[in-house]
Amino acid sequence: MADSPDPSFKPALLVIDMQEDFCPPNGTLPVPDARSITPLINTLLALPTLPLKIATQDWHPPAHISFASNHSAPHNTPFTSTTTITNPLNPAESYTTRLWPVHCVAHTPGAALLPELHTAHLTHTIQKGTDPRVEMYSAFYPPLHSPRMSDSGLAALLHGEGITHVYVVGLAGDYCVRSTAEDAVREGFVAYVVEEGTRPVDGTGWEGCKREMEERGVKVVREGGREVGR
Ligand code: VGL
Ligand code: ZN
Repeated sequence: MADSPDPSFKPALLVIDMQEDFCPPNGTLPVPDARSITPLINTLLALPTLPLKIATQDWHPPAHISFASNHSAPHNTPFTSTTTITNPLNPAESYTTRLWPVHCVAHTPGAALLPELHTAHLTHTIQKGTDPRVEMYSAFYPPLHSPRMSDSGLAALLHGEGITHVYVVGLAGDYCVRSTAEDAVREGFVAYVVEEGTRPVDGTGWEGCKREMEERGVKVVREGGREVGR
């Protein structure tokens, strides 16, 4: 295709939450085998065919609503308890979400991007989850829309640059990668999750998670499919 550039194809790479707290050995919310995806992500970051390469960081205040320790017993067990979040701007809107160990507190070492990630290739870094009142897996916005709150500005950035396709990699496959890819579809982008470029928190649920993403219009691809950087 190099001889006939397709004006309707302008791809962006979204590298989600490649942060110390999501990785063994020292992370507080370690995703199994998370560091092993970095070489593939570095390969994608080096591609000259991707005009936009955006990293996100989960970037929470200490009082964040997703931290189990900010809730009262008996509803404060990390990984097990849930909480219901109501839109502070519209009490009719709410969603229930899982509680986690303290992780990715802004400006702490656990919130840092992995040192082995080739960040020099990044064109942008976006921080998300900064509002203590809402959980935000997606790099776009929380699942609250009337009115929309805590918009990261990612949709405006991608639309403004004329992006048509997004390739999503990073952590965690069943949380922030999934939500970001599904919101990308909602925003009108063709959205791919590159399977070797992600790892899930819950390995046993990954096959079902991929099916649900695909039902929502996300294309889950293997990098060997050569979709990336065509
Ligand atoms: C994430 C759980 C809590 C993620 C972020 O990046 O997938 N998961 N916060
Ligand atoms: Zn988080």
